[in-house]
Amino acid sequence: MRASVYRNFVFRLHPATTAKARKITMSESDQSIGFSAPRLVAKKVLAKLQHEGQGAVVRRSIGRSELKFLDPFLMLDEFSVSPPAGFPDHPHRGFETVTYMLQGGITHQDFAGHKGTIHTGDVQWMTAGRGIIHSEMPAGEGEQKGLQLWINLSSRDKMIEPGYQELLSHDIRTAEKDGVEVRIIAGKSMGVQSPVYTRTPTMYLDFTMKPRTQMHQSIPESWNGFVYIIEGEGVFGKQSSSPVTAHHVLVLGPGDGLSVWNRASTPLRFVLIAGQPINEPVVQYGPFVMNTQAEIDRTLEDYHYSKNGFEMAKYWRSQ
Ligand code: FJE
Ligand code: FE
Repeated sequence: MRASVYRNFVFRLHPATTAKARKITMSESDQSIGFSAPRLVAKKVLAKLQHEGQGAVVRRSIGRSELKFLDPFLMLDEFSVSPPAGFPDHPHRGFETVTYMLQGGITHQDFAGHKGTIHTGDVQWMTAGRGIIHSEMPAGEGEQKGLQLWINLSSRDKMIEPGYQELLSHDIRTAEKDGVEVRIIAGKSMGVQSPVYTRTPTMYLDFTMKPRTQMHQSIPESWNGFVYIIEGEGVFGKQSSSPVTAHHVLVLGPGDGLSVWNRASTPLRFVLIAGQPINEPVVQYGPFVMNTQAEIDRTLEDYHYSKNGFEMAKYWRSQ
């Protein structure tokens, strides 16, 4: 990959080439890649099926033992729930959950009276902050599928008021170029910016690549990033890599962008997620994520005695 990137630049810097080479230059410069140090795949892990919640099935990628944490990301689950399974009343503190529906719907209700259903293509960006108790249950018959990402908050944001950003599918901006479509959930791609406010600076892009296409996406150099493959198979990082199939997570090494090739005869769909590392200690106890054990102890007390953000827990139960 490095070699062909350099070849592009060399062509652009030296227009005095043969007619044949110039022709190649023209077509290559159309796909201006926009970065100079391609990130390679540093680690590849298969997200195997496991049971979570009540009767739900998830493929956990970030958050499994081989890949416990990728600062600022705590967890990524590809989930599948069919009634009566789901994620009944449970708390969160100290981070954000981002739920992106791939098929069907999830109804959420929280202890502050917030209630709603998100459907295929919709996103719920929930800031748990100092405390949320909610349920997340399937909204229809059959399999309801999606991705849930947990993003850590910095110590200064862990105890903020909880809040929601909801993005309906038709409000999610998309861009398309040369057979590659991107839905921009957070951050910017192909010149299009998402309206989502990310307290922890985050990029969240959903790419679908037609067979025999390639794409190049820039990623801030200081951020950690990964890919999770939803469907199909693709070549990531450099052209000579072996293709990787669905349900794998790929941690990206250092660099300022990612190149991907779909050489298969079926579409490739994956999410590219990257974020600015927080670089603080993380102490996690299930759905509570703080900086120290003392803060976790206080959180368990707050939850138990319904205080410091968990006041509404006293009487509330989901319907
Ligand atoms: C949780 C176990 C859990 N992945 N994907 C323990 F299952 C959960 C939890 C979820 C979850 C919910 C949805 Cl809608 C999708 C998920 C885990 O709710 F929070 C803890 N602590
Ligand atoms: Fe939850």
